[in-house]
Amino acid sequence: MQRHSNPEETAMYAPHWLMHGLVAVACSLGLGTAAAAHPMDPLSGDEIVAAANILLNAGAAQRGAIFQAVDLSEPSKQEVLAGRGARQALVYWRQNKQSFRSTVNLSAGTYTPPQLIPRSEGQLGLTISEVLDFSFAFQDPAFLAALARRGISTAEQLQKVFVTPLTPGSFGLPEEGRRIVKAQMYYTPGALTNLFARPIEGVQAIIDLDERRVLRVLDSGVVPIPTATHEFDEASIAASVGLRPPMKPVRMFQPEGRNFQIQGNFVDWQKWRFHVRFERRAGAVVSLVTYNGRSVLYQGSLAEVFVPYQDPDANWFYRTFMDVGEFGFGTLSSPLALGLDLPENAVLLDGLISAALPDPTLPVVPLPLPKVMGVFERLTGNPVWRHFEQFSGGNYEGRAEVELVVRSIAQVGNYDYMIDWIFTQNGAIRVEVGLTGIDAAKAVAPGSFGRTPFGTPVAPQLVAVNHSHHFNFRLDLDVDGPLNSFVLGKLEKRPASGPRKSVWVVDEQLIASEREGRLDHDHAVWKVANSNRRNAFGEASSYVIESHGSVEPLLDKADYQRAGFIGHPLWITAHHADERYAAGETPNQHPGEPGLPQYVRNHESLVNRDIVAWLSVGFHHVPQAEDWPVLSRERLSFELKPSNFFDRNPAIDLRRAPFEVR
Ligand SMILES: [Cu+2]
Repeated sequence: MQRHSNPEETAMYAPHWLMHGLVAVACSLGLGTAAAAHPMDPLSGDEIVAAANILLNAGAAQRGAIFQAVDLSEPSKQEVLAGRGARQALVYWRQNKQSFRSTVNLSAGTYTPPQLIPRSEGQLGLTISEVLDFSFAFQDPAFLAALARRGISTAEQLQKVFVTPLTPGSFGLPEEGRRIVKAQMYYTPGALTNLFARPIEGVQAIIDLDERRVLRVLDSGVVPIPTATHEFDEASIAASVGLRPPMKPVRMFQPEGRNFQIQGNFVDWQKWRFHVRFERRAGAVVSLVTYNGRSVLYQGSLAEVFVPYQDPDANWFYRTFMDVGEFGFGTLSSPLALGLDLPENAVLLDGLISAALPDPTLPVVPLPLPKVMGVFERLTGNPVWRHFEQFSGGNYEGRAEVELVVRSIAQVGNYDYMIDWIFTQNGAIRVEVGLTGIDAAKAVAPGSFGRTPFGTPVAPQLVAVNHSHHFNFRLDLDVDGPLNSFVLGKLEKRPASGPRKSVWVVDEQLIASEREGRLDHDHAVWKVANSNRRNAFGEASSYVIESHGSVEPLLDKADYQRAGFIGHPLWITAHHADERYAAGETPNQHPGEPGLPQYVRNHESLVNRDIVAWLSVGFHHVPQAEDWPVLSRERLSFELKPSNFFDRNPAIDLRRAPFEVR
């Protein structure tokens, strides 16, 4: 992995793909050729290009095909654990308005027969080219007429129209037979930090992505374009609101160096060891996570994000986004700002993904993503554990808490989503989602604040629309090995005899099959247990999954059918290597019920099997004035905690040093 540790390298914050001409070719010429050291390592630039060329040279894909994705296809778990396995790529491409997939064996130069993805199985996610260039729309008379009705007609004004390609969801509408987006436009003169402050409300352009043309322009009536820009850079705020008094420095640094090592894609810290790679679709993927040599998590990754907005308006009803499957968290990741996004002691790591960018020299572009992951230790300022004993004369024993964080941040349109994989000294893994960025706001007529049941006024003429965020994580826990079971511990009130009338007890039941493996959070302990390994007290070695926030859909099933995973906060499935996404491979415009509801359809046994847990955390976002012009980070999290995996508190062996009582 390419590393950066030079804090002077504050370089660029331009989108990676705008810079690709500078770096992508260099990569294909050999920077990515170092032999992959481990079967879990991401594809190199050469491997990405080779996968496309194998298909093209054999005629399996046609010249000019758009390679939407060339991603690592992992060897089987048995092979990975044995440290071997062929290098393979899972390739998706589009040609003649049809989508195909094939798995290419890079070692052998062979491939599986191209498989057509029928319309009934959805569309591939959007490519960078598809979301970047809408110049053709500005040739369309209906599009120009709708803008002209809103006073945007000169070349200079038209240049300031920002077109955002919104995926259309699935509502059985005629246009959904094609590969489309529904474009929402914003007017952006003078805008740099906030392109979403001036919606051109009431206009929607339905765009055919294959034909690169506007199919239809819907105009539900002119709403005057809001006039204020709502920039939030420091100078703008100093001028508008004023800045608070300066602070003295607060810093996080390690004068004697770091306590973790990175070798290849492996990170070692305290008793943890894991592999981390960056993927086009999921962003950071952690694999082969062990504690003191014992297996905990074979792999953890973001498996889908569903964000349905809650306004039935003609221009808003369809906004039910799948940010992972429709766009890609890796593709939309942004470079991390050392000292602001993460502390200055972080190590920044690069990613490399395939990108369907036009390039006359390459069938698909290996796109370097500089500084998209950060690894750092942080002092939380909290004790891991402590006890003060006033009855023994004030004896005190406590330990300061240090955590290791793997961070990445994706900018998905107006939102910025931070995903942290956090490793603790007490054997737990905590995942935190941070949500910041800009609320999606709807323009309303001036003179009123536009109160509706569907949102909250946040600025003159702007109503931020209610919506939900559902994040699903795929957690292939292998607690002391792949063979695990799932134990549901229900906390139940029991009558008691004597003066006490009742107590609660834990009623444990084994979840026998995928049929019962759809779980709702109902005073329950969720536990992945290895009954073949027991601790000193005879308890099965386990990890519990502790969710800190799951929400119900609050929608009719018809409105979230393709995101069926949100129907239950936790699903347990039998492990299958090709089941990696909660809403399946191609949720974009999917008319059915892909992903988890399909995976569990055959009711496989879950007892003493290799099982996978799929956990959703989320919240219903009721916007408020404080969200504007930029939202302070909202938090969601869950934790994987050892439960009888050890014989005692694993953090009991922490030294007090280098911390002192002052
Ligand atoms: Cu939100």
